[in-house]
Amino acid sequence: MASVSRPQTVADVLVRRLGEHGVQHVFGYPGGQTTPIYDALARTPGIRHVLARDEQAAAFMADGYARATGKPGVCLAVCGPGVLNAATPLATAFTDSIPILLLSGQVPSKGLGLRSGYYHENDQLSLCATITKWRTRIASAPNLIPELDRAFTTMREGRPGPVFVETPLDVLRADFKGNPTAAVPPTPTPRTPSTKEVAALVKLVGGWRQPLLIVGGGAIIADAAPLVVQLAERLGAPVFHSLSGKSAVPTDHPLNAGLPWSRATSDLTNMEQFMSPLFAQADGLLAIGCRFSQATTGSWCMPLPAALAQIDVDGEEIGRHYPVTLGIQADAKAAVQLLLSALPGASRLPWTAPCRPSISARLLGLDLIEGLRRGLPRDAIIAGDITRLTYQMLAEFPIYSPRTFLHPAGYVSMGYGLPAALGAKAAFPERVVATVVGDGCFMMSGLELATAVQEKLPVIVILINDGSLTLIKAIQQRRYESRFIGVDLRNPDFETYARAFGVRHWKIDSDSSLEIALREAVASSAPALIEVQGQDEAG
Ligand SMILES: Cc1ncc(C[n+]2csc(CCOP(=O)(O)OP(=O)(O)O)c2C)c(N)n1
Repeated sequence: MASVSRPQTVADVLVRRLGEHGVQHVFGYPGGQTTPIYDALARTPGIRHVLARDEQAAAFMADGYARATGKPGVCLAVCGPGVLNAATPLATAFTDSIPILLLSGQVPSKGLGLRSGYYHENDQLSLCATITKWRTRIASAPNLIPELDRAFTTMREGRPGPVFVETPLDVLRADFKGNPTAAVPPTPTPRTPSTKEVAALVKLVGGWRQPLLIVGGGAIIADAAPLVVQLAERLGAPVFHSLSGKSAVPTDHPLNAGLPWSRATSDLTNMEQFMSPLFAQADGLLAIGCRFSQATTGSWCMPLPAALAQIDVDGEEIGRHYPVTLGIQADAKAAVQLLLSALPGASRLPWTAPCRPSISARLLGLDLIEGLRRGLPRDAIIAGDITRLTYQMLAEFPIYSPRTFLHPAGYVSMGYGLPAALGAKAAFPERVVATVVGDGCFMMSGLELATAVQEKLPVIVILINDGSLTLIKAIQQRRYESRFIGVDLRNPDFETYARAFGVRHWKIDSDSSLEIALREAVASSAPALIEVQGQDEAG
């Protein structure tokens, strides 16, 4: 490949700066206005480009990469249709506080705006205003490094989230003028609680005789999960988790109390009866990086003990849904660390057993949870799409370490699973990465099997083929007297489909065959499609 023997362009410096920020992977789909960036990538060693089959998948890959690694995920999309294809992943990352950077080109500066006649004309900065934490146009070469650096800082500081940077084609192609050797800014310093705040927290939480914890995705994002486990042990407190907090505390830890509820209704109403009895017995609840979403609280019918302390890096989340006795706006890791060092050193005996209800969830007549857990290694990374099995897994599936269960809990975006798994696999080629998808989900992003094959990213897809959008069908059954409409799927033959991509296929019809298929798929180190087939049960 030819080396750079000409003045550096803005695109060259942009790509080099990505490398200086530690970027090793970009997930993308090219277009005319991003060709300078692609050309720079072609000439820059050390950054791998993963070609998706559309920009939605590329951005979900960046999301899966970010959730699995804790590092920012970077994706590329052409201006206009490409960026709009990536809108759902941006919104998903915004809701779940995931640091992803979407880079786009833009039509030449003289054609900016609508009705300019340039192909891909757009006002994508406005379009992305409510689904990104921050967005900018690099309008000229000297702005490049400061703006790109700001993007990396903004993505990670405080509550993380997605950012969007566009650069017009003429600027990307221009010779770079400016200081190309500026030092990379340091990783943002986490917000630490004040001594006064820590003292108040210790007094409150230390005074509870029957404490509970609830941990959310914020604790995982802040890498606070191991400290949360220590805190639970110190206080003798059972720990609940939100949907996003699933991997914070190992499922087999004696203090893991699971989700706040034992069962969910299809529309998350009337869930009072399913809430854990511990909330009524406890005298205090400490929430760590948990925003008390609709799904976690059963549409906010979760009862609270007399006192609530809430640690959240975003002050807007504190007291948003439940009044707090004490709110601390701080990074979860910093706050829990300080709390631990100020609490008495001896661990208290648990005041109660977590009493997790045992749900023997079966789907299509099979115990898939058991087969999955037996067939996958402990450190496997699993991306859960929007399907019944994922929700069963959120409640029941044993997970042993943070960042091993990836799920778009807040935005509930179908089509997430396979691309997110590919992003995680790019980051961790040595680990087993799998995704759980319904047939509805898989029909949204199943073309990414092509990416798995071409990019040599051997992920395992576990596909529940029940011929139905069952989660929605269940609402029609519950609320609309079973007047089913728009929920039955006539699917392709998935074996033929898999073969068309060169992917091996298994069909599962018994508990033991899932474990066997998984073991074979893991051993093959090639992309795999494991299809579980049967009739839906909601109708
Ligand atoms: C992009 C998107 N479109 C629609 C929905 C609404 N929705 C939520 S679950 C669901 C059905 C999922 O079907 P499938 O993947 O087959 O899983 P199942 O419900 O059968 O378990 C739908 C349509 C959504 N969450 N995301």
